[in-house]
Amino acid sequence: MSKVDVLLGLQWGDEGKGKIVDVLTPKYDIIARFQGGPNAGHTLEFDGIKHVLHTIPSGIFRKDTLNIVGNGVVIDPVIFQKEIENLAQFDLPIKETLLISNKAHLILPTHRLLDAASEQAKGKSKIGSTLKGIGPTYMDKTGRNGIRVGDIFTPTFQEKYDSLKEKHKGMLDHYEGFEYNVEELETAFFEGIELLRSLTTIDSEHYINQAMKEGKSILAEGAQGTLLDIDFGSYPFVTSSNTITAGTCTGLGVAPTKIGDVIGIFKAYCTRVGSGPFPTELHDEVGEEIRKAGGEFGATTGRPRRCGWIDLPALKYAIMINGASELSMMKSDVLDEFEEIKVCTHYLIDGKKVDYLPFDITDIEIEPIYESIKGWNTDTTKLTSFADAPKELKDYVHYLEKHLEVPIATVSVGPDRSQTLNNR
Ligand code: 2SA
Ligand code: MG
Repeated sequence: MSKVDVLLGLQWGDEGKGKIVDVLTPKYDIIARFQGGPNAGHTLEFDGIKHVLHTIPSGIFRKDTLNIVGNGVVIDPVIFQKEIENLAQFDLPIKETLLISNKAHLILPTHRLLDAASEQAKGKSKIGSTLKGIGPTYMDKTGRNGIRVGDIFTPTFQEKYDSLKEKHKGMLDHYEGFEYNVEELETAFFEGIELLRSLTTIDSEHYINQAMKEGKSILAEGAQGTLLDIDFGSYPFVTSSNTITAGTCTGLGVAPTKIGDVIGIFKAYCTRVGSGPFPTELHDEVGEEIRKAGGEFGATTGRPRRCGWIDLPALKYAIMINGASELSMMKSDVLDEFEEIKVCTHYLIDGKKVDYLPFDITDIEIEPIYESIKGWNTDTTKLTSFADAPKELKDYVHYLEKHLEVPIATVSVGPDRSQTLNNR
């Protein structure tokens, strides 16, 4: 009997999960997404090709790997179709290697419109949503109005769709000055539904539990990050799903006793896209330098990401909530040209030094307290072994391991599969 290993982000997303899943895929029979939807942008680079996935698990490029879109995921048939079309050039056996849960919820065109209307109405206090309809779709799921993948095979699908659409139109009409045209979005939606019908849909909870019985190795691939979790993130500036280890249980139908290793991914610094608190954000040229060196722009929306130093209190919190058993430090090469690196060890709030984020994070002044670390100031992108890494990089890794109390098993020094150093 095997267990499900989990790989997820410990910060605000974009930690480089796609790359590490891709690197780890040869070790696994199955890769499964358990939450989120096309708000995600998982970037993979190999053989000089760069590819961004949104809904499809990052194991899709390996022909011997099965990829499951779990029940906890929300699917936009329009974006899904585009993703499939973009994969056509790779000649992959999608019908055999991509399995979709019947219980995954569908993002309707009106969900996207509701997302846009809600953000527009919020004005300055907007969440900074990717506007992919994620929030409204999860609202309909918990509100028990949602439409699931399995519904598209039933005779009542059209009826369900029409009735939910009408309900949404009523809601949209309450947003003053919000103009929309649902009908012009529907052709692409129903084309996407047709495509979904032609793919392999399954009751994935049975499939995964059976696979565990057969000893198959399974990796659950998280999307977004822990600090965007609906319960434990910087609410309300969060996404609408559980991005944490526990989300694997509900998003795939895996019992808590069946969770194996939990691999937490973090950047050697920190980024956030969208609104909300970010204690270590840099508004100066250093932040700008990180953004440039790291190519920090949203993989889905192209938005510039906010950049800052690594935040240990936030990381420790994420490690605690997820039960992370090993870590991967990503994009350390982005800091190659820095003479000095800063690490936030505590926050100063109301004159008090604390090492956790309080409840009321949105309205208070949080001043990060930093320790300064000597940078390695060397090109690390050609390294092939961690043993050959500059002393200062090793020191940085050891410093973080000491504070985080979890081993950093891999250090990534570039976007390519080959630029991944093993520290064990
Ligand atoms: P949503 O779209 O309603 O779930 O947005 C709610 C918040 O969650 C953030 N969020 C993300 N943060 C980082 N990366 C994400 N994926 C894309 C990427 C984002 C992009 O890989 O770069 O391209 O802009 C992602 N998805 C959601 C979002 O910014 C809101 O703060
Ligand atoms: Mg991303």
